Amino acid sequence: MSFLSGKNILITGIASERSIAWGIAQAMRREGAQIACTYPNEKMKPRVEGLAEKLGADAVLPCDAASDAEIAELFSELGKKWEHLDALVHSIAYAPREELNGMFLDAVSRDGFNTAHEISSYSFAALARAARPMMRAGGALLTLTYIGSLRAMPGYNVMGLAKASLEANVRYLAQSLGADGIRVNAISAGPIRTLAASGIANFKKMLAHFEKAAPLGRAITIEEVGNAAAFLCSDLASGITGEITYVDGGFSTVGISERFIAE
Ligand code: NAD
Ligand code: 0WE
Repeated sequence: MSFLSGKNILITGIASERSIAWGIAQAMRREGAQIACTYPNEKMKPRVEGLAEKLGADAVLPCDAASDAEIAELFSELGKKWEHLDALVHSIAYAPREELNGMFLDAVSRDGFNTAHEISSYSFAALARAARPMMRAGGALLTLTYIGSLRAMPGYNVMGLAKASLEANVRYLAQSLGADGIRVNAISAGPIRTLAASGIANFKKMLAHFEKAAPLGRAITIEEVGNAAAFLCSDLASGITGEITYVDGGFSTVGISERFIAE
């Protein structure tokens, strides 16, 4: 197939071999893309460098999504490696841990709200603006979201608000960049045990509910998200922009699962 051969793709958010961004990077490499990836701070640098080597990445560059200076520096450095960029993957989310516990109204704070929205939503627009000059021939932007944007989920709390903002961000960026031939999409993934999911209270219970309710009757994998991401960032998806694509085993399409009736 190799439907990404010759494409230059920047991937943020690789933190481990469980990261969704890692599944995306694998699928994109398999389809022939050159990859550059980013790390958020000095502490993560050696880890991400190791993973980048395993991947066969062209470049590993620093980028804290909270810093305009680092975002500018990222594309100035990338411009020295690559003449143009074909796609960018935003796989970044953060809220202070204490926001992701208990009832939303008890947990939410002004600071936690601002941080969650800045890192998990604004950063997508900031990266899009900085990437634009390297995408003169058109391109694709992709981010990762979760159905907690549309439905209240136990403990997802302020992240649900931030993902609602991120999904609106996708539509407004698609409108802003359509005339430049730049497509903007999101994948809404089902729950996956990654670093961002570790230590979340009751994650196991939520995963069990998901597996029971989803038509496919099982959890989804980073490989499955990776394949959908590779497609959305490729020319095969040339007619798709402003969309949220669900890679969730059908969870979002069901009211009451047949599996609850059958038992
Ligand atoms: P992960 O922990 O592997 O990845 C999260 C990444 O965010 C890490 O690489 C981390 O370094 C990065 N990050 C956090 N703050 C940052 C900052 N200030 N600057 C730059 N990078 C920063 O977990 P993951 O589950 O792979 O998460 C990736 C994306 O997928 C997130 O947007 C998450 O909301 C989304 N998502 C996850 C799930 C799930 O169940 N795991 C489901 C749907 C969507
Ligand atoms: O988007 C996410 C996780 C995002 C996330 C995770 C953390 C953990 C560590 C954002 N910020 C932080 N901050 C930390 O300090 N997911 C979709 C995975 C997830 O997280 C949940 C979930 C699911 C699913 C939190 C509560 C309930 C369900």
